[in-house]
Amino acid sequence: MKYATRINSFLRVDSDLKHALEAIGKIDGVDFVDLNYPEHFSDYSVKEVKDMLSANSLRCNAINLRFRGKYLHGEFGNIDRRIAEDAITLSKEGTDVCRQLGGSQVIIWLGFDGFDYSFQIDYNEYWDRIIHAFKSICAYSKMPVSIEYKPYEERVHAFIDSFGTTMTILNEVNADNLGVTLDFCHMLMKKENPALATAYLAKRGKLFNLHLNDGEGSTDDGLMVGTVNLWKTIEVMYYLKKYGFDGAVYFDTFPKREKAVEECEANVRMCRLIEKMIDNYGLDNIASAIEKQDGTAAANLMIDLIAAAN
Ligand SMILES: [Mn+2]
Repeated sequence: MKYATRINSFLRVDSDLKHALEAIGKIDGVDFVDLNYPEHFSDYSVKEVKDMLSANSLRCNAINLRFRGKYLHGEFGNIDRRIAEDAITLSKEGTDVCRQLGGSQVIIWLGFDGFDYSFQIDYNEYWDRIIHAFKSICAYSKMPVSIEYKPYEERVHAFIDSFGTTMTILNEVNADNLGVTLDFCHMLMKKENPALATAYLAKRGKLFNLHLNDGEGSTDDGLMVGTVNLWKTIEVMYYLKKYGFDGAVYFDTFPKREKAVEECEANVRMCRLIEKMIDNYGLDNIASAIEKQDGTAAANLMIDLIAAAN
């Protein structure tokens, strides 16, 4: 499995992108980074970022669009058409930057598209603006574009809040280059089962990216991988392997009090242990246990996987 990590974890104590990439480049097991556009290109040009990546043996996995400032009242769904069009233009620029850096996709999380109050938005008009935006971006570039959904934060209710809403948008836009980025914490917040969405999308080639992290489920805690919901994490990893997911799994964790390098290394250790468990026990043996569709067989599978970790 390939792994990518979050640059902002490293920028927290030292805001120089160059130093962050140098630190990440030294971490064993992490070969990819995701860059935020335009946030991470304020001090360095695209060319300079590309040179810094190769100097540290890192590759760009994805470009994450970051909408700030004037997008407070919404991105693609903003009632001011000029702002909504600017959000589309910014996204198209993101696909250009991603291509220049050799990245595999652009990830769009619409943190401000949504509502706080009943009667605040016209859902069908809002829906049409969002469909128009994704159709326009996907037609502009052959670059894969993925939707990262999150149920709430920044808004009380995000517009694209769930696996179901995201799939309905995907079906309506109907573009080969539109897929989904799943975020483990976001799914926990929505009380979804992360393995279900992972299995469905991975089987259909629509899982473009996976953000691993962990949390208690109420907010986007960004805790280290596997530290709260270990079995749900192992089940997700099983489906990644079963369907041959070949993207880079991204650690979307937030070391607020921890040292960023050590925190990232713990994520790598946890993922490698989970991979070892699954590989040692075997995909076929896990599938055989699941086929029984039985609670006790599932519990015994978990006990067997612990034993297989050694
Ligand atoms: Mn995420």
